[in-house]
Amino acid sequence: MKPIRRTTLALAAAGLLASSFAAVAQDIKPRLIRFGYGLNEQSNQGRATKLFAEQVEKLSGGKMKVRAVGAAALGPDTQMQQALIGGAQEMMVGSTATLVGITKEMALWDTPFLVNNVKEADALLDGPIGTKVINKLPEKGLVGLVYWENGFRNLTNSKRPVTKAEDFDGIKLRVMQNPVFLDTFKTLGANAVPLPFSELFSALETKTVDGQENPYNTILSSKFYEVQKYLSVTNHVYSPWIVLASKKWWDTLSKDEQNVLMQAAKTSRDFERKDTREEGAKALADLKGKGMQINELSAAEAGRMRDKLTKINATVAASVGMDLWNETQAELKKIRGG
Ligand code: TK8
Repeated sequence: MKPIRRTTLALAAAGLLASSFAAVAQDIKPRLIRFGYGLNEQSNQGRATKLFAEQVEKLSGGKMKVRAVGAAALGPDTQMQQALIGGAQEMMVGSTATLVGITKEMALWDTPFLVNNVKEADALLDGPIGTKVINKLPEKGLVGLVYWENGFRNLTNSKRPVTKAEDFDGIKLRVMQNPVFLDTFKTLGANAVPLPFSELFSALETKTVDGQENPYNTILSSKFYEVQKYLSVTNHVYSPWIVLASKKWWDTLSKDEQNVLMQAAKTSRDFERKDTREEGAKALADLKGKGMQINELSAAEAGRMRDKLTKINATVAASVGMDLWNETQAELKKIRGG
């Protein structure tokens, strides 16, 4: 009996070895993947894109190559989305907020104060609701692979510390090209101006707009501290990023090639969230060090702001449909109870 067992073990070991070299025997062709993103190479988005590219190359045995192009050099989010739909570009990562014109269900993620912390965000995005929203993309010519963390958004401006809703009065605030964000900041009393991210730094520099809102990581990596004095800790919404592929192109890939991309995307997601959170935890101190004046909102003012924004829920519910809205609330209850 014993020698046979040995043989079985040896065979099992050989099997393991073979599976780690499986890429060689898989149906994988040489592929060049143009992958666009909006932030710079030194950002959390840039670092995770680099890791994705390395994973794709490794898992495909060097056959699939990712040409990563940052800083919106392939165009702002909305332009890249159209390039993906048309098949002129293979992949991108960008904001879910700029996708709302294509897939209205994406507006769900724009709901102010939808989640209270990143644990809830992960559970919601990686669970049945996140999947349901992602599954709305293929009929529009896009394939959604995973959600990355952009993060909780905070307000900066060059005019004054915002400590209460009334301080928004007269502030020209850049918002993403998205109706919910526009509505949110109009409701708070700001003069909200939609602009693509790629135009934001120079708009702040030339004072075409006074302020903007983004996670600490982005305020740091995009050097907004050079042109913005005040940062108000508002955490008004959690923004995801989404890794997208052109469906036209995706459908030409073999199952093995699709698996390589999906696996690499999941590894990049786990890396990106960890990296973003580590950087985010230090970023506020870094921004202070760069000369930004930071203020928290009092509990009472934060509460007033929240109350003002509850009416946005109805706008989102109307956009995504009452069923999805109710399912989301039920799922959040489950996440919070569990
Ligand atoms: C980067 C954008 C950015 C977003 C924005 O392309 O536009 O403010 O938060 O991350 O997607």
